[in-house]
Amino acid sequence: MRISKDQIQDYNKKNKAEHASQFDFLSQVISAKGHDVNAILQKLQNFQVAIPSWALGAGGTRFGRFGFQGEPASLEQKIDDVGILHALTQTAGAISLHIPWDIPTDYTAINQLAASHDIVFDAVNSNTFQDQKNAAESYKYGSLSSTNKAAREQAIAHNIEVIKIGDKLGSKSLTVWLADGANFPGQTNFQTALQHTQDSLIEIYKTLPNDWKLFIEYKPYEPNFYSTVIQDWGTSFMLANSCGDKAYTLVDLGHHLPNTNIEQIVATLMLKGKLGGFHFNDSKYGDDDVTVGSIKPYALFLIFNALVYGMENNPQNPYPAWMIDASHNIKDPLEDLIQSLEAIQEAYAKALLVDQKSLTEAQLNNDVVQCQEILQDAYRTDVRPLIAQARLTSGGVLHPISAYRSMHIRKNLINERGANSVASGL
Ligand SMILES: [Mn+2]
Repeated sequence: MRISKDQIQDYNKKNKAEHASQFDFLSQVISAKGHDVNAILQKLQNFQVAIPSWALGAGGTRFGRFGFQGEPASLEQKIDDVGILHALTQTAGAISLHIPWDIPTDYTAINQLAASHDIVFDAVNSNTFQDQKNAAESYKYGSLSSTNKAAREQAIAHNIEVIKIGDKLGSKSLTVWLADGANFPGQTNFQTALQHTQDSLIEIYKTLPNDWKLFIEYKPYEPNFYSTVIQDWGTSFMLANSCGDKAYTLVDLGHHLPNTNIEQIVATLMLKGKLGGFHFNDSKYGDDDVTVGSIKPYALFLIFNALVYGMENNPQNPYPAWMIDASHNIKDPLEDLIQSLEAIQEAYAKALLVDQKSLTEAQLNNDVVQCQEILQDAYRTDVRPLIAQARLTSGGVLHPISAYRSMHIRKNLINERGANSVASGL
């Protein structure tokens, strides 16, 4: 199904008057503080977040999975789902494919379908964390780091194949998340595993087209519970440096031990020009992959503050690739993604309201109280009318969740796809 421009206009008409007064008030408040409202709106409109192809169905845990009706059963339907998200929010203008779960059969048709939704293909993701049917080698004891040369070669060849697939779709980056590690002390030799990984990544890097980037994701634990080969940003940074200029670190918010200062990691990587990709989600304990901003919204704001500072002050760092990497166990996946997209926009808008000049002054004067006042003044601003205005200007709806429900989108998807359709993914 597709959402028509008429549906969007009808919805907005009903909510326009209330929005206009709220936006006028907020504009005055923000302008009085010296901000250029139109410049902020333009930045919000430009901010596009990729939706991963594996996050459009219900996720699950190792204890089970509760399906959601009307899930997209094909790549075409997944692209249609992202089209729905983008039509409503005007913030989801990209899809990130997982290979081999979502290999296109007809590239021309897939490219045309995505273009018709105004969607581009973001980073492609390889998969060496599970064995594929008929694979010659197993990844049970590792892939790029394996002690088995044939397994390493198979994993390298897979990543090269993923680049070729992405190239046909206009993707410009490959994300490698390596599940390799050990479940028990003594199981692997740390140095050998890291060396193998570095050598394997360099082999993949050599085949990267000139205008592509390689993103190296890190994670401290899971699925291995004793050690992970690429356990932290420092290891990823080191590996990216051994590959070359086109290799970068990718930060996933859930891939840190509790209480890690992620905004500081962001600042360090951007100073060094090595923050390439960013995965949004939220967590209470580990890699919980729950809705962005649902648990630690202030931490998200502080991270965005570091990102905004880096985007404005670090020309040595490329514009990062943004993606939501979350799993939806009990919510309608599309509603969950809408909530995440709104939380991202909200944190970004608040970070754009930080008075950077006054903050620098207060830092120079060591006025600790004033530093906190400046950050929290921005954080406490209710920016929702600003985000709604950005969406409205781009052709989206004022209130995406309420619009999604009033348009009965899930019911339409169930009618179209059936109650029992199941999406591939996590
Ligand atoms: Mn991730």
